[in-house]
Amino acid sequence: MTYLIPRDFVAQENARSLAQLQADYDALAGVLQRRGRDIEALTTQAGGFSVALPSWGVGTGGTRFARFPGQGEPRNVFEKIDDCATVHQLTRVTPGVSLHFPWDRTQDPRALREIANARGLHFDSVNSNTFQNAAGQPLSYKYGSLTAQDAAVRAQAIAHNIDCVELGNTLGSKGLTVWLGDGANFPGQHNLRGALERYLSSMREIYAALPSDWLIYIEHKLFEPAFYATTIADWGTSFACATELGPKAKCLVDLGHHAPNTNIEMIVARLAQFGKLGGFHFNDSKYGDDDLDSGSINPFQLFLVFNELRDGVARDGAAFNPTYMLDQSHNVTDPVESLMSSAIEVQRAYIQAALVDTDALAHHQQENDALMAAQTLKQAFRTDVGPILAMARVRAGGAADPVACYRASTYRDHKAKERPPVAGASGSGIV
Ligand code: LRH
Ligand code: MN
Ligand code: MN
Repeated sequence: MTYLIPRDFVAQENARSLAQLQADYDALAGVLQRRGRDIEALTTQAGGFSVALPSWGVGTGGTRFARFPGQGEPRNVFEKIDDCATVHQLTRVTPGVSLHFPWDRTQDPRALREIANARGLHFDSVNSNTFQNAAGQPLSYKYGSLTAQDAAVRAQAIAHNIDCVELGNTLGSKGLTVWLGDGANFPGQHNLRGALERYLSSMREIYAALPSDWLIYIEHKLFEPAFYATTIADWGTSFACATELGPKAKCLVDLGHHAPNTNIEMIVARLAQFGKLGGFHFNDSKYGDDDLDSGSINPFQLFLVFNELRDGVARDGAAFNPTYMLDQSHNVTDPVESLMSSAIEVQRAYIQAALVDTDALAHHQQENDALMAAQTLKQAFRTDVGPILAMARVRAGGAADPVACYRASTYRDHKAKERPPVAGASGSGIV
């Protein structure tokens, strides 16, 4: 029998802190009212937010150097779904799951879809993987995949991406995210233009296989594993390729895929302005592609990204709807706890950005009052919207304090018994 946290248990846990939450909520309602804002509208807005989970995030990711497996790790995609369902049960903001193939390959995608749906989940974009060799694959990606010099290697990588689209279609996904590690480790290794030409020609074939209501997301990353020249290294290349490919191609911004101190919110603004902002992989970083929990290092940056997203909605309405996903790896925390915390941090930035006094901001910008413009953003960022998020969760049947509730449920201990370790099972397998 698979243990899932009983609903009653969540309600009982919530009952302990409900009076305190209501008091905090009422106090915040007063603060917001003085600013002309209605807390109920914000709570409804918070309840409408969602961010998809990366299937690979529920296993212990580790680093290139080592993995230290945790207790009760999921051993297959069905067990990953249970953990994702638990994250969603307690936070109420993660109904989507983003699968990664071949890591999540299953013989029975229909059964997987049914089980996920029964747990209240659906499948968000699927991810292809040509940055590793899959077990038993005939040709190696050592020298690249979609950009490989060898046409047969490119054909194999294209076929894998088209397979992912077909599998995703059976699962109910509507998008394919393509990140590849292709590039050069030495000057001279590649003809830089030639590599991008080969990329575009491969992507055109994948694009042609997309169902009419699908999007293809191009995910750029500055470096690693190609340390000299990554083929899709930056948003400019991503934008140019998405434009070349056509309207179903969009750019995906993984927050960790930029040089330190890059102004990511400006990248977001540029892509939004030109209609190519497809979505996000949220995470945080200090140095490189660290895959740390969202908002754990630079929550102000996350807020500023959401401030641009707020502006995008104000300008373009419902037509502006980039997709949100987490993409992180957990070395020292329980993955379920980290994913819950990150999802809430992203939701927090969304609601903080909704609090920006846009009239005041526009006025200060018009008057060239830089100090007051910055203060206007800071006022929204500094507001503790925690009670709004907690109230939205409780009203939707989630936990007032998801981490406390999860720990009290001893979910992980149950999983440790249910899932004795098996050789080779893990989250991402990136080690
Ligand atoms: C690459 C990346 C990409 C992969 C995931 C596992 O660094 O961000 O999104 O699919 O990590
Ligand atoms: Mn990513
Ligand atoms: Mn990454």
